[in-house]
Amino acid sequence: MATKTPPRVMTIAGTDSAGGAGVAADLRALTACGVHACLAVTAVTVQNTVGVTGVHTLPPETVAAQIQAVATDVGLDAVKTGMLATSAIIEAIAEACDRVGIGADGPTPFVVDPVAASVHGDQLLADDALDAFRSLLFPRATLITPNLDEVRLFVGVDVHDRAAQYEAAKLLHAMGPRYVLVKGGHLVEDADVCVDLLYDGHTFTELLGPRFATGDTHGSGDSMASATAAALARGMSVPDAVALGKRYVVEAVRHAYPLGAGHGPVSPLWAIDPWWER
Ligand code: PXL
Repeated sequence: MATKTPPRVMTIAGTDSAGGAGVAADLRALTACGVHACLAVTAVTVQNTVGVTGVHTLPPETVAAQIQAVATDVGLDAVKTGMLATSAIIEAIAEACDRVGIGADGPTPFVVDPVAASVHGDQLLADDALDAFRSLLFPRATLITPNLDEVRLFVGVDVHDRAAQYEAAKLLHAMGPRYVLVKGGHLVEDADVCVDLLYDGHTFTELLGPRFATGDTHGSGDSMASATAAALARGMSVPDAVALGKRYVVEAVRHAYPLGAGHGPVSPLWAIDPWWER
């Protein structure tokens, strides 16, 4: 039996009843990346592969209490956020993070994936919560990982080419995160490649991966942010952790599968050896 505790990572996120995105994706990705996964649930969504039909948020103090309970006992080597739903929940998270040293150059790296909508465009974030993200979470973040839809919401830039992707990275970095990763998955100009852009205020790094012709990408952002957080928990630098997160999500999308009538999920457990076939 093992006596050594693996790195510990918490996801602060919402549930997806169809098991594709949110907490379900995070727990699978974190497990596949070799860390112990803890969770603070923010909201329960009612959804299938066709769309989201209900969102039930938890009381902000319950979200904060989950963070506090785990941080003060289990301990956390990294934290990532997904669907946060409301500005009141974001405020409670920011306060809890300050109390236990998450983000803001404290000991625990903090990956903020600013989830705003589902693949179908169903809203997962209240309108007034954009400001809470900008003022409370971006300045505390080690890394933020917006996709291009989120970039449009947060800085009002419609990214259609590489130059605009660079411009958006600068605008987002000015909001206070140590690193910005502007994900290029939605950049249709790139026919065969998917280019994510990392910026630390000085240096731009383009991360290239293949583009797959599939609509089954549900949970890809969650999986990538979780894999990156797992790498940070292991002590990697942000550029190395992001490169590992990218390699990981490329395989997760390569192994995506159809599910239901809508968008199928990526497979965060692609790396698991299928022992049940042995
Ligand atoms: O993939 C973003 C995401 C995160 N969290 C929850 C979601 C989704 C997308 O649908 O439902 C709960």
